[in-house]
Amino acid sequence: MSYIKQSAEKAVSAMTPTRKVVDLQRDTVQGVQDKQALTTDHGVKVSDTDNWLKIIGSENDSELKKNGPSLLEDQIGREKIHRFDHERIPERVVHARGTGAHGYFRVTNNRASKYTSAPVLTDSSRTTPVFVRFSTVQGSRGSADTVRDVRGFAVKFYTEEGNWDIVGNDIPVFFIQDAIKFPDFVHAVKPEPHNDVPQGQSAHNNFWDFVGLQPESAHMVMWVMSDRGVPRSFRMMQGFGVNTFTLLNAAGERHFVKFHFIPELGVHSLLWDEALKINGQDPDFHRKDLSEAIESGAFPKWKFAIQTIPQSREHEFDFDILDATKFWPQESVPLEEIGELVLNRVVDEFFPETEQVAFCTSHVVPGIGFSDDPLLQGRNFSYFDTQISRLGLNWEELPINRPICPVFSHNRDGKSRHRIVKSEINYWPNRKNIGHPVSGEQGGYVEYAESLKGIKQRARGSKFQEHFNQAQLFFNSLAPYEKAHLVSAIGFELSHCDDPVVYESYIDVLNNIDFDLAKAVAVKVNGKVPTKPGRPNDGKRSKGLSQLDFLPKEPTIASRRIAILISDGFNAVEMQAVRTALTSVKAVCYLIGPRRNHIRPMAGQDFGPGVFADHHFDSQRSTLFDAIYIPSGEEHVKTLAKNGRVVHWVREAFGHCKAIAAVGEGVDFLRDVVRLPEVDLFAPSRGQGSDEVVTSYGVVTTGNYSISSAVTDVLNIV
Ligand code: HDE
Repeated sequence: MSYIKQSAEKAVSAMTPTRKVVDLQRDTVQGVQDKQALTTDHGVKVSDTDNWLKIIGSENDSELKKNGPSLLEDQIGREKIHRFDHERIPERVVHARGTGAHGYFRVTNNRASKYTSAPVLTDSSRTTPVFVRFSTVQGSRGSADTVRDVRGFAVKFYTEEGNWDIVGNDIPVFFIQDAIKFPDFVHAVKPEPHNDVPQGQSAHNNFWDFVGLQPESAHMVMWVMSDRGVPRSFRMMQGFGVNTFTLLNAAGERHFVKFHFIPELGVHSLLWDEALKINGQDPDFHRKDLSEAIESGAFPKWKFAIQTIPQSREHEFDFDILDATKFWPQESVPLEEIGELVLNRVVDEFFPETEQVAFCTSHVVPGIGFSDDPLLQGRNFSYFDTQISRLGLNWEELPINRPICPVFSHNRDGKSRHRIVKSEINYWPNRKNIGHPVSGEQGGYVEYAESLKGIKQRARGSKFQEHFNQAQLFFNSLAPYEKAHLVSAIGFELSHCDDPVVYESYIDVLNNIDFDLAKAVAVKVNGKVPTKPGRPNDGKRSKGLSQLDFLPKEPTIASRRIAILISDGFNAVEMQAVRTALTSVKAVCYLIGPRRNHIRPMAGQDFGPGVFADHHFDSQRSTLFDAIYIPSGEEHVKTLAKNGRVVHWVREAFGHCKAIAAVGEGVDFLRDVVRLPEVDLFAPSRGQGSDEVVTSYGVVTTGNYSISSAVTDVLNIV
């Protein structure tokens, strides 16, 4: 793997740190020396950190105890234990498991200036530092990465006008419409109260009971049960602000807005079978994937786009544009690309950065505002509040959270206050005009002046009552293989519900979306098979819902993991040529052999210092790679064929429709192993999306099409 490390060093040194990274360096212990001395937290050098202060007798005096009591007076021992006792802080009540990285945001054109006065979205001369945290929702901090769940996509923009947070998800809609339902929803999806089961899963009675009785969640359930619920990588997910925000331009005109991040690598998923296995094989799969990519210079990148609706058109749609269970179909509200987001730096230390980063939907900057979306209104209260219990009142002073622009207020005191303000004034108004409010013209935040009329009541608007149109639109827009995955996923989840009331009621919900879907699930889980549709399917479809709409323009294997299976007697010259071709298109190759050591090339190939395997066959699994390459070499192929682990590796990869490249004897081995002699292994039609291939591992995704054809291209080049 040394070549990855080399390119990582190059990539990291080529980066100019953003202003936020420079700001963090104020608090970073710089240049820890290899032989740095140990001190207490009050700075005194420590002479012994291995033995608590005790009474120990002398060996020569039999009257004295050989190992006496430990003394409370040991201030060094006490400090060590005190610090340790309080290391944990409350984990996030949702989204506890996550990982983050630094990067920047840049405006790529000035289209947004007609909608907003916010320079972060309009000034193309700026590079705005960002910190992004990706997360799962249900599981606790130690849960696995590849569970079926929504992924959080939270972005903190450190703008010169203050911090702006988009606290989004990888799915454009949400389970509920009104914030007051959030505690119920979260209680229902989290481990059940009587036994604290299950972890990192929604496959249990309480979740399905709740969503069955709360049909507004039907749309979001469809997304989570689709392949979107098991992303291949955080780098291959879309990000959505979900809630409707507003933009205010210099002329004081207001537009409603939705925020979108679109990944450069396309939107790709794991298969459910892979995801389940990776949960055990490498629970840190996603967080490692992110840091490996950044460290190797394959910086994850997203286009940033907005959808806008002028204030005057708010009521022109057949859904309420303030309802977070609905997206805005691109056919009626096109996307406008205005910028790009790039992640280019891993954190130096997880806790002070990724764990202590704290987002608030209420943190907006002038030119960006809220809407009356009832979910957003509740969120605007909740996030600040939760940070107080998680991090303390002064959480915004923590290095990762503090803005890069000046901060001055009359807010004072509270636990763990860091900032020292040298002034006798801490109130407004004051005789010295210190901490004075600033007008809108001078950059102060001014709310949009809106005229409102209504009756105070506990209710929702009339268009909030419709729950199935977009769930159906989403289902109709999926490719056949995506629909098949969705049926399997719901089938899996409902099979884990042992209360028939729960799965029967959900079959009714599904029947309001699509008759065939409801029947297919009912048959799988042994529920009552509906005899007529709950409501008709209008057959409408929309763009941007199927993952196939997000294949990169050119097939790419950049940053994909390729396993090269070798054993003694393999063709090292050929392997080297293929590996060079693969790495030149930025794939990441790993040599997997019978031992993590020298592997002997075929006779006559002099290979300098030799070829060393990065891993041995038992230490990795096919699920952790995107593709396989089997070089030629008679002796090596015979060894592979005798190794059950390798045979399983290849069959499993084939079953998951991974791209498999083989040369010479490698091809014969491949044909034998997959027992499909007639299959044209490199036919480009395989996995193109039109054909549904069923293997022993389930219905195959076409998500890897781009890799399949790119590997074929590489072999052609070689
Ligand atoms: Fe959150 N959510 N949420 N949420 N949420 C939290 O804040 C909440 C919602 C989202 O990486 C909490 O700092 C309410 C929608 C992300 O640190 C908490 C409601 C969306 C993260 C909270 C919602 C999200 C959170 C827990 C309904 C997608 C992780 C810890 C009204 C747009 C941020 C914390 C990170 C975290 C409350 C609904 C996304 C308790 C009350 C909709 C990505 O404040």
